[in-house]
Amino acid sequence: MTADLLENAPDVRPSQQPMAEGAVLLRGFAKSLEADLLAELSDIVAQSPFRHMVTPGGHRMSVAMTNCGSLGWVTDRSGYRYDARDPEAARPWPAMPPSFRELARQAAAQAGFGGFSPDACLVNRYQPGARMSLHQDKDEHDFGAPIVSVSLGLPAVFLFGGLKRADKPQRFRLEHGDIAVWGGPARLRFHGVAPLADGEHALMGRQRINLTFRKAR
Ligand code: MD3
Ligand code: FE
Repeated sequence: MTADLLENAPDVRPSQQPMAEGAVLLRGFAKSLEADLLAELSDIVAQSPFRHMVTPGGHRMSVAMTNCGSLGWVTDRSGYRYDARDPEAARPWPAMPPSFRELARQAAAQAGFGGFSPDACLVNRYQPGARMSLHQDKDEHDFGAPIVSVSLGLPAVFLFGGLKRADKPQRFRLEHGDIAVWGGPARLRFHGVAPLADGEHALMGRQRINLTFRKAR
């Protein structure tokens, strides 16, 4: 291969990039685990399938969700909460696979948050057009713990706002294998995801899946 071609090749090495105080993007950090993550995901979804939940205001979410771990995030007409049971399956959420927990712990430590021990993993599935409007994550008890997110499949535009809803969001492209960690002063910032552009991902097809690890209790 010529020197020219090498210079133009995409950089596929993991790298670390600060997004803001308390927020770190670990590019490619989950890539080497993709096969394991997908196999575990298919077991989780077989037990607790993706579903479109309804907000307290009565809107059906465009993102389909499921959970693993001792607690799962749910919404219905009565509100948002963490629940030990899958209300559709009427049994506990699937256990969090040790490989999920370990990946989240290592990513948090890499970002400067040692000792992260998530009890909840919300799994979000975006198909083309699905979006998540600006919101804060504040249903957890301890805002001292960070949130770790793993992106798989089609790329998305992540909207990273401020501490007020009206603060203009910055935009970050999140790609397959990227992990983002949000803690400290970034923990309560408004954030969302722009409507997913259609495309075809070699491993995941026409979708994006995001794992968000939280310490809910
Ligand atoms: C920034 N999910 O599930 S993950 C969510 O890509 C959620 O599915 C998005 O927002 C997704 O609640 C974004 C990244 C994320 C998660 C929590 C945060 C970013 C955050 C909490 C504070 C600040
Ligand atoms: Fe969120």
